[in-house]
Amino acid sequence: DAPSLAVVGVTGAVGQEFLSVLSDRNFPYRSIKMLASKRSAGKKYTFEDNEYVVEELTADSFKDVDIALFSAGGSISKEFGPIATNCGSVVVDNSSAFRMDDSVPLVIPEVNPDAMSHIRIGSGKGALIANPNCSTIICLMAATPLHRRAKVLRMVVSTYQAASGAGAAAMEELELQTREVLEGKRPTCKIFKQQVLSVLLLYAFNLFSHNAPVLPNGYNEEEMKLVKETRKIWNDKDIKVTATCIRVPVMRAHAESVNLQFASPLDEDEAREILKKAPGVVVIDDRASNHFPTPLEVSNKDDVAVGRIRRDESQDGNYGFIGYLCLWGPNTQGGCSKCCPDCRDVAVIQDISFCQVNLRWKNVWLEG
Ligand code: 2RA
Repeated sequence: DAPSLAVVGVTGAVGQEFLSVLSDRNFPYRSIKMLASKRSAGKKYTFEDNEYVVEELTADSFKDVDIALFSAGGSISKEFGPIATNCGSVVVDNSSAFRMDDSVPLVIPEVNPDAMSHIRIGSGKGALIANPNCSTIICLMAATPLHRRAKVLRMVVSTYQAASGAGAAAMEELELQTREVLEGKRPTCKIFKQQVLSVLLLYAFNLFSHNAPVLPNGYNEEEMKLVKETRKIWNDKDIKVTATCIRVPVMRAHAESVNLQFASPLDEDEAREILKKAPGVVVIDDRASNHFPTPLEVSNKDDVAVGRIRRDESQDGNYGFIGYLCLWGPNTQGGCSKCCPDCRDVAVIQDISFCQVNLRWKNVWLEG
């Protein structure tokens, strides 16, 4: 029997993208529940020629639900995730609520599907699967095949994250502000309040340190997610990772820069070949015409684009390697791009962004 689904947070950008990817990939389901807050209950959606009425999310929402896709914020996941698993649902959670919980697999389907191999959909035994953060998935989609060949010792990541990562409202504000600035009007600043201390710190035509809170160690939460989640997904507490996350005025495409130091030599051509064979990765690396994947070029496509692969000349010996890898992906919220958190059995769509420097992140768990 095809599974019964529930989409928690269906009215949000990612919730909407869940639906479009379920449809794009002909994900099999026998029923689908659209769940959201009381405020959104009653909204109607037509999905695959059927009309659905959004139901209020309650403790009774998960009876007979095989797969519950959550993207309604960490507090909703914390409250209703366990309720859903107790009802026998397999919960795929897009929030950060359970990512660092040792008992919850943190999964990128193309990278570590084994982490959830013990989970059986429809078995009546509920389970939680956490979806990594976009910037983590972006980085690991292409770094992992290289890591498996030449063990990454250290990773230096810089991200340039799009409006989409902050959701639909941020995308709307970027567009609105851009228009207002061009029309000489006073720009509307509602989303990134902490960055916009004056007109000079606008989002339009500007960039700023990622809007996540800064921690006592000077890193922001977005940067530390990359560090901690990489260690969990690679099951390597010693891997050296440092990150700098920046918000840039791009609608739907995160960008990252990754410098990988390997334990053993890996030459550029071999790296390129490995990436060409990596699941969900396509190499676009045309130096002659200076053509490398761009956000606009790769949006709404379903494969990973990678480019600017080259050796790090600054490294001693043979071990330097810089990956300039691009991502494309179904535009969803924003969130690192198509890497949607994804496990071939289950659909989860996360922020999809395009990463200037990293991997494209194909985060769609939908088979099909
Ligand atoms: C962001 N990756 O871009 C984070 C959350 N989606 O803001």
